[in-house]
Amino acid sequence: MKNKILLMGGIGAGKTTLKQRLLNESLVYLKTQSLDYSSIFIDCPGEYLEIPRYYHVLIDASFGAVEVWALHDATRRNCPFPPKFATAFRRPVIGVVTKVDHCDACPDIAENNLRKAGIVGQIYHVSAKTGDGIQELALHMSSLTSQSE
Ligand SMILES: Nc1nc2c(ncn2[C@@H]2O[C@H](COP(=O)(O)OP(=O)(O)OP(=O)(O)O)[C@@H](O)[C@H]2O)c(=O)[nH]1
Ligand SMILES: [Mg+2]
Repeated sequence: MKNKILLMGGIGAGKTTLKQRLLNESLVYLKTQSLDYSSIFIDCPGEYLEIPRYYHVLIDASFGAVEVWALHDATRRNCPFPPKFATAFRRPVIGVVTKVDHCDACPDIAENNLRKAGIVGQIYHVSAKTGDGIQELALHMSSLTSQSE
């Protein structure tokens, strides 16, 4: 499958859990240690975003993807993305605010941070735990992965 989706976000943003939810897998915590191409998603460790010397790994990986999903944990107040980071990618970048179910969630701050990161397209608000917003994102995922290559 060539129509992959790159998941990028800070450490613990919920990339792997969201992937499991969208693929109807059981939600099992597993720290991502390296780039994982084993599904329609390219999953990566949050360190690749949090440590600037790894930015190039994300940019390189995006060439194997049809779209980049920038995840921002709704419980996180500081922005893990550098300003206008989305403009470094030659693929469309959309935003996903994760963990909206959490009692400390502040989705507005997360959305604002994603806009500062240069995301102009749609921003989805989801909870992999409760399933909030997942159906809409799953529909979007299907539209991408069913495109002819
Ligand atoms: N409340 C809540 N917790 C979540 C949700 N999604 C993920 N988590 C929790 O957040 C933690 C990190 O989730 P991961 O999916 O491993 O995060 P990640 O972005 O893959 O992290 P790295 O692989 O370290 O980069 C886990 O303890 C998850 O259970 C959610 O929708 N709601
Ligand atoms: Mg992970």
